[in-house]
Amino acid sequence: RILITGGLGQLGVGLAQLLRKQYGKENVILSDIKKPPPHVVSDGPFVYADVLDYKNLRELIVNNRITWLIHYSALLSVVGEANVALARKINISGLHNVLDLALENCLRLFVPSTIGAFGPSSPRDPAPDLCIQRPRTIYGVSKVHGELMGEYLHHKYGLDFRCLRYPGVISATTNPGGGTTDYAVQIFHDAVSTGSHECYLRPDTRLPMMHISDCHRATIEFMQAPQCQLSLRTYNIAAMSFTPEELAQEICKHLPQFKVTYNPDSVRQTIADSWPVRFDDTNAQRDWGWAPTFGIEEMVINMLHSIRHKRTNEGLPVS
Ligand code: VAH
Repeated sequence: RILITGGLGQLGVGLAQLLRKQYGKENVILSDIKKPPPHVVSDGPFVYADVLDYKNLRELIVNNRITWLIHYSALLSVVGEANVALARKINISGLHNVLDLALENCLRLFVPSTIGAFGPSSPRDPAPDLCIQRPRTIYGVSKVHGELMGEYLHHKYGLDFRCLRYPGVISATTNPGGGTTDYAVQIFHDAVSTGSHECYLRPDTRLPMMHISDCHRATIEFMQAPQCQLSLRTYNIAAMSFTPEELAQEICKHLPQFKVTYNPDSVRQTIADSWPVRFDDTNAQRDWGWAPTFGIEEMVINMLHSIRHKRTNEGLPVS
């Protein structure tokens, strides 16, 4: 059985749907500390789980005979900078609870890392799997800690720890929750509704990005890879890298009237400027055959189609 923590964020619901298709509805349990919307409850089992409550989590794992844990609970970049104490609690103390329980119950544990786990002194174009990591956000610091702690427990006690560094994830029906790469989602909602978007990053800010379906497929393929194939425990995965200007130009191919203005926000621009420009994911390609399907063209077509479809279903105007 699979337990997903932080399941009501950008990634959990979609991942649960795909895992349930493969492993059965009742064998994938979604969890979070918030009340789930009705469509989530009808999709399959949902439970309350607070990663800060060790006993609650242990009970869940034992009573439901969990064998895999996907740990999505975390405060991301900008949100974490606005509440460092809570980010440290969730991203580090919460992680320690999950690591201890994974070890105690011999779980296969997935903990996501991020482009945010690199900093201004890292090689940025491209950023390789193994290099200097001195991130400047509590999010990045906590994710480097997660990588190091997970690999330590793997090498010392054999914990089946697996970690992918996600790029910014682009999704139509769920909201990103971090604040730095989120412009690349909001821009589509604005393009289809108001026809204009004010971008909080400079037009030339290049960042690694990935369509949510590639993110889910990478996670599942990686979790299913035999351990003997894994030369690393933490891998970069890449799909595309683009600037706001390039994304705007691609959207304009479909919506010629679409207008983008730029009003860089210093907090988010500083974070973005400290992150990699491109990812080197040759190890993921070689070890477990990673290959993306969505480039910027396919992603833009998919996002415009999905958001128009969603707005029409909600009876909202569509441009
Ligand atoms: C953020 N979208 O902006 C999230 C993600 C890698 C970026 O963590 O913080």
